[in-house]
Amino acid sequence: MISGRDVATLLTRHGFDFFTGVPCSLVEDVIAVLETQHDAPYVAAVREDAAVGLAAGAWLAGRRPCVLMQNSGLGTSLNALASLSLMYGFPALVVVTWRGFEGKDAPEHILTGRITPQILDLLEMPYRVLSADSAAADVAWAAKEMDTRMQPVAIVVPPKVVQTGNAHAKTAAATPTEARRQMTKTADAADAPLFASISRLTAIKAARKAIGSEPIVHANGYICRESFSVGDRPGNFYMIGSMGLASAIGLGLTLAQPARAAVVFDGDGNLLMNFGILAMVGGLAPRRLVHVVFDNEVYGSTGNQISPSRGVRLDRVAAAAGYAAVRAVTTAADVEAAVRTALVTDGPHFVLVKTTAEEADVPRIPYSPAEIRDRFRTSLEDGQTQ
Ligand SMILES: Cc1ncc(C[n+]2csc(CCOP(=O)(O)OP(=O)(O)O)c2C)c(N)n1
Repeated sequence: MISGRDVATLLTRHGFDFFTGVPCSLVEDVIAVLETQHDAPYVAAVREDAAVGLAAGAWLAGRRPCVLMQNSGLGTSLNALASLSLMYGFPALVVVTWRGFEGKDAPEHILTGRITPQILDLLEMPYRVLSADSAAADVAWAAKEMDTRMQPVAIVVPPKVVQTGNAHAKTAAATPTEARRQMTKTADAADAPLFASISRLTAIKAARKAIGSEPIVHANGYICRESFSVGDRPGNFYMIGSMGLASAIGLGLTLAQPARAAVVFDGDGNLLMNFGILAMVGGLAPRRLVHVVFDNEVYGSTGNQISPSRGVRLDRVAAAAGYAAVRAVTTAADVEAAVRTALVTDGPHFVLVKTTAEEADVPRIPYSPAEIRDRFRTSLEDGQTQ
């Protein structure tokens, strides 16, 4: 295996000086090093296609860009790659992690894992599969190839090639101070900054206390897993892939059944990936939608990379987008009270819960996607989500 630091060093040595992307845990140690580089710090993008756009702009301005993404993000950025980078010819190195490699991974990665090489082939994007032994040659190849061809090229990173797991303990520990600095900078005098004091698990427990039989659509990652550990029930829809879409599923649900309250447990990274949903909710104004965002200011599920929510008051954005009732809370009692009120009053509701970046040791969701789907749908038909 090669260390994240060694990969970062190789990239820098080959002239890459602009880094952006959406994190994947397979490259968490690489991103951790890039985040601390002062001359070319990693820029956290909200979506992979936004990262592809940033890379094009950076190249136009004279940089050598590198975009890091999970292969699921290859799907998200197909159009940006096809009708921007490849059409204009914008050189970039796209580092794509290979989840679902050899069919061994969580269900949400299996199909994308199987077709990852074909997606790159269809796009006619040259790529190499990284190995620890050939890493130096792979990066050298990519740097040369993108210049010669004047187009993006990819390096695909299978599991267990780059070391993981040593990266972000420091970032998580540093979160409150850093967040405080940022929040102080952006908060106006009339509105005190929010200081996270409870973990996401404590916040989820508090929110769950207020929820009776209402269905809950969970964003992917640890939000699903921690809520599952608090209490499983058919009325929990665990969205284990499709980052960003929990809010869309919740909105679809409540538009189809306006009389029924629908709760969404979202993350800051998830919300930012699909920020436009705020405008849709604001415009459509579903009265019974309760959108709860657990904002830990990091991409917790992939190793605590800093999220752009740091310093952005998501609650104020939701209010500006037209949510009827918006609250920002930081204690367990306030989380419970806010969700309780939201369930019995007119919305759409937005509850921002600032949490620490602490992560509980919780199991994966044991159900197959079809099981999650069927029991959830049946629970809605029965009116029995408990
Ligand atoms: C399109 C896409 N890109 C990246 C990922 C990898 N990924 C899974 S969960 C996650 C972080 C989610 O962050 P957030 O919504 O803030 O929740 P947290 O884990 O911090 O609670 C990421 C980046 C993904 N699943 N899909």
